[in-house]
Amino acid sequence: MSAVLPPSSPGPHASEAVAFAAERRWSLIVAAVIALLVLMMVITGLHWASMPPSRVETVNVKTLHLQGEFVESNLGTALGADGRVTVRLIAQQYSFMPQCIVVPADMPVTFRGTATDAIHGFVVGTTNANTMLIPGFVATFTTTFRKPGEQLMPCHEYCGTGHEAMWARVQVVAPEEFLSRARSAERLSCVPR
Ligand SMILES: [Cu+2]
Repeated sequence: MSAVLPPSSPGPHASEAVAFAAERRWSLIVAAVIALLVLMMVITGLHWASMPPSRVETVNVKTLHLQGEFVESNLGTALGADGRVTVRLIAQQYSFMPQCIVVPADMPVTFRGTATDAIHGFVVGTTNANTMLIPGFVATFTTTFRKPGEQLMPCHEYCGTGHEAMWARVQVVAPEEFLSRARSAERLSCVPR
């Protein structure tokens, strides 16, 4: 049973036309958003050459703790003879080694990390230092920390029942302090001894 429409209100065909116009407007907006996203991908791909990483570096999980770069005594922060700062770390269920990482502010820092058992990952506080750690592969990136202070470094890949308790700390110290500490030890960390 349909109600009798007052003479001034639009008929059923008019409301259909309104709905059609709204649908068409919305589909144009969606098409524009998709076109913008594709354009952004093309521009970042061509202009900044930001592509999926092609560099693959593997490491043997079975001998990780026995030989090579990721033995326990080599983990932590190293100041190279060329002045480059490298942090080597391992992720395992459910902790990072070392648990507290020291890095200088305002100096490029290269992270090199891998995992021993499952896929892990980390992000350093609110910085853009962020990577996945996959068993058998070395993840690496270089970043510069702007502000001294302490940051939390949680595991951000679900890795098992203890995942939520898996985190380390990163202490960003002034460059002079870092350099003086680096003179007294080959591998630095802020793990209390
Ligand atoms: Cu984890």
